[in-house]
Amino acid sequence: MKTALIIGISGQDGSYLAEYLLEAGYAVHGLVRRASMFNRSRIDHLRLATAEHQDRLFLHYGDLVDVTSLRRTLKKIAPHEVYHLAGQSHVGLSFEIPEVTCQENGMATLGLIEILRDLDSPVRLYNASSSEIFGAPPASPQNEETSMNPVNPYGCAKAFGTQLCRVYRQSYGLFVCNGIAYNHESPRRGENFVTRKISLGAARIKLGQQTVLELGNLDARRDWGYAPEYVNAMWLMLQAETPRDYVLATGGTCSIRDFAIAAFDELRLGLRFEGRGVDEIGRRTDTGEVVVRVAARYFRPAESLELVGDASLVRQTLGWTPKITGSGLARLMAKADFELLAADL
Ligand code: F7E
Repeated sequence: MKTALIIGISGQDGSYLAEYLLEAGYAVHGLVRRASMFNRSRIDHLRLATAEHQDRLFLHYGDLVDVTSLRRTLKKIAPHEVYHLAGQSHVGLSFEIPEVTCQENGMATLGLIEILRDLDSPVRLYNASSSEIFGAPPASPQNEETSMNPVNPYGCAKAFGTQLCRVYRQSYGLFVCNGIAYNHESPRRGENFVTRKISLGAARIKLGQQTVLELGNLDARRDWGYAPEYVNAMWLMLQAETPRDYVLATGGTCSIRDFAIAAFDELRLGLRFEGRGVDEIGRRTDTGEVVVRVAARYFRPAESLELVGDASLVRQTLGWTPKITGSGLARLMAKADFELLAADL
């Protein structure tokens, strides 16, 4: 039986990956942070006594930045595969807490690959890199050869971790792959990311639980995919003969405005935008009520305005092709949130 360690198992990607690996017959270990409140809602269903594979799921207290406990856990488990998905993942917040962001997304990655270098048995590592390493890219779409040019502390930390993984692969022959993943979302996304904020906001407005949704830059465009499809790519990367970096993207983009229009439309809420910049508003087409407002506080000091990935390499080499994109994703998320909230009523 193969054994995997997921660092960041309680996050969106970690929870989908745990499901995927359990289904594939793995013993799955997850590193969880100690906190005064449990933060395991995304994996609770896998831990129930009645859950199909609960006897192959093991949680360990630890922290990515606590190198000693990480080393101890890795030695004890001796996994075949490690998926490094943990860290401060909010780009906007990285301007507020740059040092924590760099410790968790940069230095901790170095700490991890140093431990892996010393392990007796060979281990394969997936490192969650990000399209934010490109920041303001010299070319569009971006691929594995595009130079890094991050524009925020998060992107800088990810660029540091990504490059170190490359260096350790070249210098020590470690089996390390960077997944340069573009935005990937789902109904399990945290509410401080724009897609979930929109899908939940639309559902609450539909149910009369909220009147206005405040957003930041509506002109930003993102290459949005569906998280469960992305964890499949993570696994495929570690099954390949040779370790490589891959861009994981859909190849299409959608603006925040269009994502909102699709999410609201799914719930039969027509949305019409008027005005520009911070004065832009979104009205319901049936009642004329203002339901979307732009708030300056959600703008970032610097913004990657449009990032779009060229995922030809992963498609040709590993046969991975994402199916759900932009507006389809907005509809899927709005529907899921509406059903979730309606069930609670
Ligand atoms: O912002 C704009 C915002 O916070 C997307 C992470 O997974 O993907 C994610 O980072 C865009 C930005 O994601 C609001 O300015 C407008 O242009 O959902 P987000 P992100 O920053 O793209 C990358 C690939 C990662 O690696 C990250 O870990 O939406 N935007 N209005 C807003 N963003 C937020 N959060 N809230 C707003 O109200």
